[in-house]
Order: sequence, then C-alpha cells, then structure tokens
Amino acid sequence: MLLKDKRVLITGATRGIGRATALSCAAQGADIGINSFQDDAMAESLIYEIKQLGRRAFYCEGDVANPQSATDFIHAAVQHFGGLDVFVSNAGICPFHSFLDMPVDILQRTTNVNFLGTYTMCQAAAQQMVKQGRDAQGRGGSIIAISSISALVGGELQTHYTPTKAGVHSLMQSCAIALGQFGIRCNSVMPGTVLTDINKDDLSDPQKRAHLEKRIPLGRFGESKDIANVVVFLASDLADYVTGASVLADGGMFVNLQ
Ligand code: RM4
Repeated sequence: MLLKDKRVLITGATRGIGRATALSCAAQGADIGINSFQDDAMAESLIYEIKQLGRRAFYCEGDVANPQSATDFIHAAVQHFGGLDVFVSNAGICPFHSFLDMPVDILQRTTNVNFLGTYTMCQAAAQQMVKQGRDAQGRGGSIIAISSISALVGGELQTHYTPTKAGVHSLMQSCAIALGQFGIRCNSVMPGTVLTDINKDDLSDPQKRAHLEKRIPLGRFGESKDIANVVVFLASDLADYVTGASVLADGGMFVNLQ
C-alpha cells in the first residue's frame, strides 16, 4: 500500500489519465477527492468504484478555468477529509486547430484550462498544505501536474496547447523552489501519446496514427494506467527526495530521432 490513508485530490478525474489515477491511488490505499467539469454521471460511477475499493471519496464539480473552483475543491477536501496530502492537477484540453486561423476563444479557453487552471488549483492546494504544516516525518505534501511530451516538442495543430504544457512543466520547477521550505514536493509527469478522449478524433487519421506509433521504441501508444503508475510513485513516500523533476513516460518517443 504505497499511499495508505493519504488524501489525494485529482482534477479532471472522471476520464482518461485522471480516472486511472484516481483508481490506482485508491488501490494503493488513498482516499480520493475528484473534480470534473459537467460530467456528473461519470463522476458518480467513479465515486462508486473508489468506494468499492474500500476508500472514501467525494466529488466537487467545477471548471478549473474559474479560480473559484480551486477554492471550492480545497474547501471540500477540508470538509470531507480534514485536508489533503497529495494534489494532482490533471485537467486539460487539446482542441487541435491550425495556427494561422486559430480563433481567439479556443486559444483563451485552452490557456485558461491548461495553465491558469493548473496554477490556481496548485496554489490553493499549497496554501492548505502550508496551513496543515509538516507531518511527523517532516513531509508537507506532494503536488503533481500532468504536463506532456508536448512541453518539449511542438505540434502543427497544437500551437495553443504546447506552450501551456511547457508552462505547467516550468510552474512545477518554480513551485518546487517556493515550497521546498514547507516540505512540499512539486513534480510534473510528461506523458507521450496516450490513447484517451483528448486525441480520439485526431488519431482516427490512420496516417497520423501510424506516423506516431512508428516513432515509439516500445511499439505501442501509452495507456492511462501507464501514467497513473508514475503519479502513484511521485505521490508516495518513495519519492521523498524528488522535487522539481519531470518524469517523461512516452515509450521512448521523445528521444527517438533516428
Ligand atoms: C499530448 C501529445 C499527444 C496528443 C495529446 C492530445 O500532449 O501531444 O500526442 O495526442 O496531447
């Protein structure tokens, strides 16, 4: 039980990487608080699955692009669990679109969800962790943000998206410095191409799918569970000396030039 009795909060938790992370953390002994945006049925089914694993769970609906959602989510954690030990900022969108005719509303929504949402959520989580103080082992908490391989490389249809993932990566580095004095660790995970709702349409193009798959030395796209496993490690006490790090989980895609 790598996460026994830890209180873990996850944004965008009802689908894909977020859902896999919630279930993996619960399977490792954690109680789970979930956030999602207007996805109540999926949230209720996830709450049921977590409780079937014998763990506590609560759901706090909210749009991460609205800073009030951060306040509400942390308040709910205090109400239900007395606080939190781990915060996972996972919520993100990637509405693929060409650069030259990128509508401002798509650019703004992507920025507000992926970067502003991560910033305000992690800030609210850190404020509560600081208020809680360190535990008997001197641990102050673990904050994990889901960045991407796209923090390191570009995408023709992702000019609005890749900068947000680079920003998430950089935010965790700076938060690691700002929060180390409180014993709070901050790290990012960089998934490669993981099959989820976010890229279902994009990867329905057989040529693009084959191009990407050919670039992966392990020969397969990632699954949400592959990323959840990395989050469990960073959330656990096994990562006690890991902060400011970025863990690339991409099947070798990034390094594979030739
Ligand atoms: C990831 C990466 C994947 C893409 C998703 C939407 O960061 O760019 O290739 O499918 O985003």
